[in-house]
Amino acid sequence: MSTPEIQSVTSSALSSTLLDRHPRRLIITGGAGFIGSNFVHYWGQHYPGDRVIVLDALTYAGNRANLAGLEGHANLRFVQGDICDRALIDTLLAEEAIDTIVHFAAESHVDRSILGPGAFVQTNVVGTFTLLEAFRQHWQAQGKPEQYRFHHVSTDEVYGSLNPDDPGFSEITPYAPNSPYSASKAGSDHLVRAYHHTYGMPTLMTNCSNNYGPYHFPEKLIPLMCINILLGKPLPVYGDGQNIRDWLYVEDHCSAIDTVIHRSQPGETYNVGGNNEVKNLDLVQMLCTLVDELAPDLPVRPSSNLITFVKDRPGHDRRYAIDATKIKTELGWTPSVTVEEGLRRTVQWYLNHPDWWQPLLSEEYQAYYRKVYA
Ligand code: NAD
Ligand code: TDX
Repeated sequence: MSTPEIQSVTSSALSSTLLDRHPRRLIITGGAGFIGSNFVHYWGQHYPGDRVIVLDALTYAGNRANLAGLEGHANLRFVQGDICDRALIDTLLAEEAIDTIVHFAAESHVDRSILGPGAFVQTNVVGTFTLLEAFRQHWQAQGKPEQYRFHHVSTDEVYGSLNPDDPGFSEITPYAPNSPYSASKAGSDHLVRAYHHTYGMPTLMTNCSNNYGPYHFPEKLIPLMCINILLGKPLPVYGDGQNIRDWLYVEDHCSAIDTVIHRSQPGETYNVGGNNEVKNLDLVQMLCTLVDELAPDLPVRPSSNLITFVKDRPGHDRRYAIDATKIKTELGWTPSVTVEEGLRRTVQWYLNHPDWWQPLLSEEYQAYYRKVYA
């Protein structure tokens, strides 16, 4: 392990928790999606000797182009498959002698969960249950090895909406999910918790705030606004634009998961945030300013002329923010990328990669867009 944050942890804390064992043999579910693919890149750079199986159903949000440059690597195997497919999971766990699952696969977009919640219950609840149950039997059959881990990636949305004066969500904030998406993630979180409590299974969980960065599907706020600015299309801000999100650069999220896998005791849960609370309208304004600077030849100048207020999202949570004290004090992790720096990197990435995002603006995407922004 080489990151400065990790080196700053005291040696006594490390001696009891160090699980820096490599090579590991991992399944990364949802590894062709936004955060999952960033994590596959991250893990390959940090632990090139590890065996990585990417398991992804390639829904509309999954994209093999997100793994560009990695496929063909001897230690990486891509499997197109569903996390609800128990026989497939059993086969992979056994034939690849898996010791670690990092579980990203999910239906992840709140607006889609409002249009059609069924897929969210199926993948997020039933899919997580299927993985947990398969991993439990695999772990038990191997004699419950101490180094096995099931890391569940979850969200701050399970805590509901934060009042203006409240400190951020902590690990003891009561669950109060408001959307079908967040309710399905809450259900999966409870299953993970129960598997540790009941069976002693070595689970880990992180609940993080809004991620952003490369390979982010353009249904989410930041990539959607970047691309619409580049195309000269309206920038649809929901409601009054005063909702607040706490932005976490995706690479910081990957390093947080890495830290938890290597430092945490089994059964623990950590909240991960970016210390970057911004109102939506201010964020869109920041993106406009950046694109005006980095792409000065666009026809609409200033880009902020494209900002359009549209009807609010039903049940729209007003504010999310994370209190990341626990992961900082217990494991020594803090975010390293400010929102100004992260947005600059992100805008530059979208400017440099029209070949990545143009094919995503498909018929399916246009039909979805018409429904949400009708
Ligand atoms: P994403 O939608 O970009 O990617 C999800 C991936 O899962 C896709 O590649 C998709 O093909 C795959 N998938 C979906 N259903 C599947 C199934 N049944 N079987 C196998 N694969 C399936 O999502 P993301 O933004 O990368 O989010 C990853 C995880 O992080 C999710 O669990 C999400 O709840 C959580 N999370 C995301 C954010 C965020 O800001 N994006 C914040 C907090 C937590
Ligand atoms: O067009 C838009 N206009 C707009 O004003 C879109 C797409 C969003 N918004 C607002 C809604 C939210 O207040 O921007 C904010 C961010 O929206 P999203 O990008 O859809 O993210 P959010 O709903 O906050 O959820 C995200 O963070 C938590 C991820 O999608 C989830 O997977 C994660 O769990």
